[in-house]
Amino acid sequence: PNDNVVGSKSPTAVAINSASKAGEWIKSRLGTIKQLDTKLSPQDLVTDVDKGAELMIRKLILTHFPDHDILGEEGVPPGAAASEAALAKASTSEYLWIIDPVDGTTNFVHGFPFFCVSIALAYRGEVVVGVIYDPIRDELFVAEKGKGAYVHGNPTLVSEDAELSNSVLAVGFNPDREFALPMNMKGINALALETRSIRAGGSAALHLAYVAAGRLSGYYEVGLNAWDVAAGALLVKESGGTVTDTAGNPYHLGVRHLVATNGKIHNELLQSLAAAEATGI
Ligand code: 2AM
Ligand code: CA
Ligand code: CA
Ligand code: CA
Repeated sequence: PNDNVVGSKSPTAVAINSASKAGEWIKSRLGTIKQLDTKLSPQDLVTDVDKGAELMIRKLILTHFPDHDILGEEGVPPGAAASEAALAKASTSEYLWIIDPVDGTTNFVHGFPFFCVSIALAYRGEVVVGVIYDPIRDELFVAEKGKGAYVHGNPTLVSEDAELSNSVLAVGFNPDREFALPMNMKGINALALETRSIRAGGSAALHLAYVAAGRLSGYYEVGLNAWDVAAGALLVKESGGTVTDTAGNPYHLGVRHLVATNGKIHNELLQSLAAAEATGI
C-alpha cells in the first residue's frame, strides 16, 4: 500500500488519497487561522479547516462509495452522548467510514507541528482499513486487517521493551475537564514514576501510529471517541501490538478509555492504571 495505488478504487486507495489531499490542504492553512470557534468548553476548539477537511474527505469517499455511511467528528453534535448515539446508529451500517479530519486541532491552531488526518473503514462494526497521514513530516501510515501495517510501504513493528521501567509512553490531556482530566491525571501520576518517561503530544491518532512504528511502547488516555482511535487501533494491532480498554477488554468501536501497547508491557500498564484508579471503568 503506497502512493502508486492511488487512482484505483479500492477502499484503501480512496482512504490514502483522501487523507493525503486533506492533509496537504490542512498544512497549507497552517498559521492562517483567524476565527476560532469552541464546542463544549473554551478548550474544545474547532476551525473552518476541521470542517473543510471533513467535507473534502466525505466528498471523495462518496464519489467512490455513494452507499457507504460516514461518521465524522465534525458531522455530529459535540458531546460524548452524541458521539455514542451516532456510533450506535452507525453500527447498523454495513460499511462505515470513521473520520477525524484534524486530530490535534489545538496543536494546529497554535502552530505546534503534531497533528494528522485519521480515516478508518469498518465492515459490520470491525475496522478493516486504517490510514493516518501526518502532513508536516509527510508520513503516511496504512493498515489493512490481516495484511499488516506500513509507513510509506515499509512494515511497521512495535517496540521490544518488556517493562514499563524502560518504556517511553504517551498520555493525553483531552479537554473533558469534568470526567477525563482527573482520571488521566491519576494515570499520568502513576506512569510518570513507573516509566522511563512520558510524552503528551496532543494527537491520539499520531500517538497510536507511533506505537505501531515502535517509537513509543504504549499510549494511555481516557475519554476518547471512535474517530480518534479507529484507524490507529488497527495500525497497532497489525504491527504486533495490543489494544484494549482500560479494563483489558479487546478494542471495539465503542471503546473510549484506551490502552495500546507493544503487547509486552500491556498487563503491567493495566495493573498500574488499576492500582492508581485511573481506568474510568
Ligand atoms: P481533536 O484534536 O481531534 O479534537 C488529545 O489528548 C486528544 O484529545 C486529541 O486527539 C483530540 O482530538 C482529543 N480531543 C479533543 N477534544 C476532545 C473532547 N472534547 N473530548 C475528547 N477528546 C477530545
Ligand atoms: Ca475536536
Ligand atoms: Ca481527535
Ligand atoms: Ca478532530
